[in-house]
Amino acid sequence: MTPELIIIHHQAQTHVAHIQLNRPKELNALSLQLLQELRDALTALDGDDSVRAIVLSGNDKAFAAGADIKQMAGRTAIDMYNIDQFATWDAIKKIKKPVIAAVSGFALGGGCELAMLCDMIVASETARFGQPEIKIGVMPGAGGTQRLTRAVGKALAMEMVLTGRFITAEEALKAGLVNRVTPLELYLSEAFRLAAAVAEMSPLAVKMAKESVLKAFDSTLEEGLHFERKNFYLLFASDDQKEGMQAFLEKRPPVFSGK
Ligand code: DAK
Repeated sequence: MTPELIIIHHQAQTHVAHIQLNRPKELNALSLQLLQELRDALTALDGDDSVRAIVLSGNDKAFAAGADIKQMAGRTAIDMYNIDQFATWDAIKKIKKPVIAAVSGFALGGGCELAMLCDMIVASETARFGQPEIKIGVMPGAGGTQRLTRAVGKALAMEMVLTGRFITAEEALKAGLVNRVTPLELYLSEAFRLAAAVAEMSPLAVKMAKESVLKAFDSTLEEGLHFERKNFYLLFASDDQKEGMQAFLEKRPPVFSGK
């Protein structure tokens, strides 16, 4: 089925795909349909060998202003349980290829959580990050209390989650939430540049490296080091390891096949 609320572009030359959230009138509020389309697109791109990195953006005014409050307002706890939106978020979390969020304008609530599910964030100087769920009588439900705290530390996370204050792109940069901040007209091209730089590496090594970095969030140091070591050994079974090291010895750029 052709998606209605997202736009998908492929840049064949750089092996970078781009998914744009496209509900501009609602500031890209994350309706169930949008989230399902996003999950399906990411899953399809994850299985497409011609794609090595993915850029996820909204538009200049909003990355996403959160879950769709109009859709959620009348729901009961049992509705929420039956809809099981977490399954969609979990599927997005499992994407193996690197995903880079290009954030401009509002990244709020589920929008901030979605950006934090990505592996890197490039922000325009107009970006505003926030977890304002507290202002509508709830709290973050898709990782906001956990990923935000790990990224920016307890003091700022508490303040954002308990008061709903938005932080600027510059504050987000200082706090370690985003990788870089650019002028408005450059955030997308910068995200593509970063994605293309990752896409030049061995896709297999990139996937295993991503998996290993993420392991740091839910393991002890010993477990994480063990996991890292296994992936490191495993890469010596790849053509890309042979090619990468041979190319270095021959003083030429490597040509990675992902095998
Ligand atoms: N949902 C639905 N519509 C939204 C929206 C949202 N989150 N945010 C904005 N809109 C709509 C507005 O209603 C308005 O539509 P009309 O009224 O014109 O029809 C349109 O977008 C433009 O918004 P504004 O007129 O308000 O624009 P302003 O520039 O004046 O203000 C704003 C922009 C972003 C400051 C404001 O719209 C705002 O405060 N929006 C709500 C932000 C917010 O509270 N976000 C958190 C939502 S709760 C879960 C996973 C995740 C979540 C829940 C469950 N599971 C896995 C179960 C996440 C929850 C949330 O994100």
